[in-house]
Amino acid sequence: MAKYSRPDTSGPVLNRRQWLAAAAGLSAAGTLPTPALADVTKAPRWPSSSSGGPLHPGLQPGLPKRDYTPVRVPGGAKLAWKIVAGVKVFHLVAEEVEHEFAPGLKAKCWGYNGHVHGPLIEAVEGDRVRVYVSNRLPAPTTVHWHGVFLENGMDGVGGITQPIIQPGETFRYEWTFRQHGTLMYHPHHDEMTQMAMGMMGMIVVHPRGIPAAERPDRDFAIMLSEWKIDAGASRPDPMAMNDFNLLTMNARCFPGTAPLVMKLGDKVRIRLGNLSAMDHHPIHLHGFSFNVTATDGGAIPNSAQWPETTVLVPTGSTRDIEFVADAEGDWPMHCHMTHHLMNQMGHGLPNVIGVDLSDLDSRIRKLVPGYMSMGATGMGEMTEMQMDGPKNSLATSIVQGQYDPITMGGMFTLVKVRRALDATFQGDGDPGWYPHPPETRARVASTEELQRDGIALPRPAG
Ligand SMILES: [Cu+2]
Repeated sequence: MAKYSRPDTSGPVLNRRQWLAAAAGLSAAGTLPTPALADVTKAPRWPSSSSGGPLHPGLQPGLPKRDYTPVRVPGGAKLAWKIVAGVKVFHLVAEEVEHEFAPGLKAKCWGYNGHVHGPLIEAVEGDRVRVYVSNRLPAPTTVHWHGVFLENGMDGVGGITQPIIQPGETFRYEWTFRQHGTLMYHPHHDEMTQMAMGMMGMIVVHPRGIPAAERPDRDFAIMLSEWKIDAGASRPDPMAMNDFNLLTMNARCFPGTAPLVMKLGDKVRIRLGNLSAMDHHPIHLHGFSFNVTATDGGAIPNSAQWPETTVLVPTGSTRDIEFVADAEGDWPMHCHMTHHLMNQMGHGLPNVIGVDLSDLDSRIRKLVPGYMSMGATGMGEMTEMQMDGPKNSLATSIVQGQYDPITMGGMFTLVKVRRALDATFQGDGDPGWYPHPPETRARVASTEELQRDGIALPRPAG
């Protein structure tokens, strides 16, 4: 047996019993040092504040480009603002909105200012903000500012911190941002109904005084959510507790999601928020490693970050991820729960994988001309058949990629990294498919290659 040689640790080495004794505050031999423990007890045990510290007067309003890289909301919108006597003033209007999830599926949802979800609110740490909320819904509502440090009466909790906002009323909220980060807003009155109908939005508060060279080149925000809309129905079903059939990024499902477009070498931040009713979403990015740099509770110190390719975004949380986009291509970014890559028509079907349906089909065809069963080799064949679904419904995949059909829907989008972007291109459009350089793309292996490498071909199945 090989002899294990213990590394020289140059100094007292505590055995397990001595560590336990030291940890219990005892000195095992009376002469042993208690390394580290003494330092730990001197370190501050509690933060000086967990709610932003003392109130301070608002600073001059922060301005885009001068003070921050404006955030992009792929497929979504941002809320307009104006400055009145040094205060940033916003106006949210809660209302019914006809919303398109992807070409082929629209529903009457609830949102704000003509958008589902609501437009993103953008500000800078130290800004004094005033948000008017008008209620044009047929039901009372409130707006809660998720993660924002503010006075209790501005927290937006119906019945507890304020009266509910009746239809036709306009309420005023006001606070000074004492933090920066990725935060959210949503109703805190009949949340189950109103959030299932689409009422939610993101808040991005930029830090103040970050030199331009240290800011991200691209800063994106994506809200994750889930819906139940029966095929053919015209409204979401707020009663659903499971079996959600639309999984969305900024209220769009693939192929309706907008890509995240960036230039080769860009420093990129992606802010993910999740206000799904029941699910957490592990969001996976192809092609890159990223660090999780912040939650809705604040920034994570550099020393506490670690590299990841998937970040779990629990419901009621936000996660910021950062990376350098130094590899060209069309890189998927998607929830890794496979059922969250489906659209309406991919759920609730009988399992016929591996079943020979030809006899069944010929018998049913006598009754229903042209009948054909689906799904014996999986969901992909539905795409190949260009299956017609019910009116106002969304098959899992209805889009043709540059090489073949794409068998994904739901919580899926593409990070598109390009060497050069059109000078007029602002990153809100789609530069098209990535043209793979010859010999950098997977393809059918040639006979010569198979022979050269001694690959014996398996006999065809069946
Ligand atoms: Cu998911």
